[in-house]
Amino acid sequence: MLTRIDHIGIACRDLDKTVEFYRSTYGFEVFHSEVNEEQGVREAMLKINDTGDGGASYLQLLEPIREDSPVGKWLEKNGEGVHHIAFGTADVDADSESIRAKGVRVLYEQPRIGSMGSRITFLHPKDCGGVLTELVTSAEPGAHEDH
Ligand code: MC0
Repeated sequence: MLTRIDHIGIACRDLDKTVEFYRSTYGFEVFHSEVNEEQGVREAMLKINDTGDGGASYLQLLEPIREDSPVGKWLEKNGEGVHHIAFGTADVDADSESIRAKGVRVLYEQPRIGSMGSRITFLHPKDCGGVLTELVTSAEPGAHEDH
C-alpha cells in the first residue's frame, strides 16, 4: 500500500547552487547527500516532514554526473524542473507486482538501491500520464545514519 509522498525529485544543473536557493528561500537544510553511480546522479535530500508511518517526505535535488544518464537526458530536453514523484510503501516488491499486473510498465525486474539505502523502482512515465513515478521502501530506521 502506498502511504505517503516520499519525495519529489527535482533536476538541476548545479546542485550546490540549488541547495542554496532552497536554504535561503525556504530555510530547508540538507538532511543527507550522496552520489548514486548506478543512477548517474549527485543528490541532496531536504527533509520536509516526518510522517505517521515512520517514514518522511523530502525534496530530492538531482544533478547528473553523466550526460547520458536519465536526469542528464531529461535536463537536455526539458531544462531544470520537477523530474519525478515518489510514493512511499512498506513493501515495494508487493506494490510493484500489483501495479505491473494492472498493465503499467515497472522498469526494474527487482528493486534497486536508492537514496539512504532505500529500495526503489520506477514506473514508465508513458503509462502514468507523463509522470515518471517511483516507489520507495525506506531502509530500516537506524540502517543509515550518516546525516
Ligand atoms: C523521460 N521521459 C519522461 C521522463 N524521462 N517523461 C516524464 N518525466 C520524466 N522524468 C519521456 C521522454 O520525454 C520520452 O518521451 C520518453 O520518456 C523516453 O525517454 P528517453 O529519455 O528518450 O529515453 P529512455 O527510454 O532511455 O528513458 C526514459 C526512462 C528513463 C523513463 C526509461 O529515464 C529511466 O529509466 N528513468 C528511471 C531512472 C531515473 O530516472 N533515475 C534518475 C533518478 P517522448 O515523447 O519524447 O518519446 S535517481 C533517483 O531518483 C534515486 C537516486 C532515488 O530516488 O533514490
